[in-house]
Amino acid sequence: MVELSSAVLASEPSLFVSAVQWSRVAFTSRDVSEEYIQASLESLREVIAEELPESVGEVSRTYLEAGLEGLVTETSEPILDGETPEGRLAHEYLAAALEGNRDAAVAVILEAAEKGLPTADLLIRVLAPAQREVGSMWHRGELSIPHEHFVTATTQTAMALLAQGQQRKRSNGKAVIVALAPGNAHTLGAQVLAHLFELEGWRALHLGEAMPAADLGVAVAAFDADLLALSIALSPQLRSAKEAVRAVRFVKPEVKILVGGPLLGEVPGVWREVGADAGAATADQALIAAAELVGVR
Ligand code: B12
Repeated sequence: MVELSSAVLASEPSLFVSAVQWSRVAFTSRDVSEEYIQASLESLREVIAEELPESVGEVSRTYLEAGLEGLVTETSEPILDGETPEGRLAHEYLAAALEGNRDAAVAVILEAAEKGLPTADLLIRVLAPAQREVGSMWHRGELSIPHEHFVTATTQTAMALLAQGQQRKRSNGKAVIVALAPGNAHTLGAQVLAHLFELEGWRALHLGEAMPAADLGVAVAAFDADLLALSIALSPQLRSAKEAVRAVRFVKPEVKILVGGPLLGEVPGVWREVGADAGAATADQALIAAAELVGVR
């Protein structure tokens, strides 16, 4: 239901369709028939018809129909490319981490760094895809929650060690706050982004998770930020992102706001709905959009 209302709020039926498709993969991978999803969508349609005023109900029903159609579409997510050196490193890293061997996994990353693979490539082309692969395996029921948590904790360690040795460009005099939309628990994407901003010569402050919207306003003023980079992972976080943007603009109207994260990959234009100045899905796009917003090269 929350995914339906988030999709309606963003005027994006595709958001609801992808939520339905996600549920289908999660259910069927665990031997639960997709008929349960179909039945729950149909009963939701009936409840909406009975309980909501016609004008609102009609919109929701259109989204539900799209969801029911999406239920039969196949989706697949090939993530790691064993043909590239980075893809092979990601495989090697994951194999060690999934065996519970943190030191061996971290060594894969640090040895590659010593051999000259740039930090940015290790972050974007090795660790981030390894994380996505773990997510996909968990989604398909191929590994447990403790496995996923352990890999994530190992990745955080590897990232922290990489950050210590990083060669940064000369300061560009700009400060960016990298934060999560309230309710978003996916800190790693923001952590990667903060590293990359630092490498490019920004002063980057990563605030971590669970920062209330009003306090983001306090943060941009207290740290004299030129830019807020706000990460949104899932559609239900659109509401809180919108609140955060409003709170930040209230305190410091001139600060530029860039929103991004996995959700922007699905619905690139959703930053307008949130009230930001720009949006970007990937780290590469983030750095370009950020530089344009604050006028640095
Ligand atoms: C680790 C993880 C978690 C951890 C996070 C721990 C932590 N400290 O970060 C925990 C366990 C908390 C978690 C929880 C949940 N998760 Co989770 N999680 C993941 C996983 C496996 C990896 C995320 C990650 O580290 N990615 C690596 C980083 C580097 O990539 P990234 O986040 O995409 O960030 C990059 C870009 O997006 C971009 N970017 C990021 N932020 C920003 C911001 C700006 C401004 C810009 C411009 C760019 C940008 O730059 C980054 C660097 O390249 C993903 C799988 C995946 N596909 O990503 C699932 C995943 C995102 N989670 C998922 C789900 C369903 C959940 C839960 C709902 C599960 C549950 N039932 O509880 C909860 C929701 C929590 C919440 N309220 O947010 C789904 C989302 C499906 C969907 N689209 O609806 C995924 C895709 C897994 C899957 N395949 O099903 N999760």
